[in-house]
Amino acid sequence: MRLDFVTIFPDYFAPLELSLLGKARERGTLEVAVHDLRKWTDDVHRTVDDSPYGGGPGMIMKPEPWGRALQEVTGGTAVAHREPAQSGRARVIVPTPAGRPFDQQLAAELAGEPWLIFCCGRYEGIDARVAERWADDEISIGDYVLAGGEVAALVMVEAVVRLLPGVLGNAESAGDDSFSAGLLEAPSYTRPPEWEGIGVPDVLRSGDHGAIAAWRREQSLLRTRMRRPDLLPPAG
Ligand code: 6GU
Repeated sequence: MRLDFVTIFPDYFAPLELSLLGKARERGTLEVAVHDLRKWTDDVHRTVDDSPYGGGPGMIMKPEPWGRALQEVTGGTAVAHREPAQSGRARVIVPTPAGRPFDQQLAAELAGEPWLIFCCGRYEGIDARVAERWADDEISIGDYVLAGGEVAALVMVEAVVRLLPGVLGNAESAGDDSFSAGLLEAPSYTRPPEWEGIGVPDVLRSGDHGAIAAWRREQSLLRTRMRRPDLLPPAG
């Protein structure tokens, strides 16, 4: 998979060198480029923002640098009104709190793409014509407001990349994760059998795999009912 990020803060993407993402890059599973939006400005001050039409607080990112950036980064493969899944072209994503919600299902869908481009806005957002012209998706990572799209893009990328073939070790698996089964995961334990006066549930040390599976299922349901009742079908 190829990933491009366009941002005025390239330093935000230092974590792409680390851990899972760094290893995936070393192995060649992942090809990453981070682009400074100011490269596509055309004035001495390298201006990327301007005040909003209609008034209001804060500044809006100007469309022209974004247009030039996306023309270059996509290699001109985008179209005026974006069509679905032309093979070989990038899927262009604008992280925004006004987007559709990111979830495990969308992560799995994005993991099937060969190429993602994240357009990371700052200030009060990007002139809406940029998304109209270029974006396949405008996506929010949750119901709160961040100062910019950079961290949101990293969140999405971490969720997507761990689903790529060969990224998680053999011992691990994405299959039992919270949400992929539609429920929260059961609690897990390792040695020692007692720590700070707290034991490990006996069933997990029983060797009875049927009983262990049943216990985990029950714990998943309990947790989900307590913490995320919205994930369960309506009672009754
Ligand atoms: Cl994608 N961007 C920003 N700035 N804030 C957010 C978000 C994205 N998702 C939730 N809050």
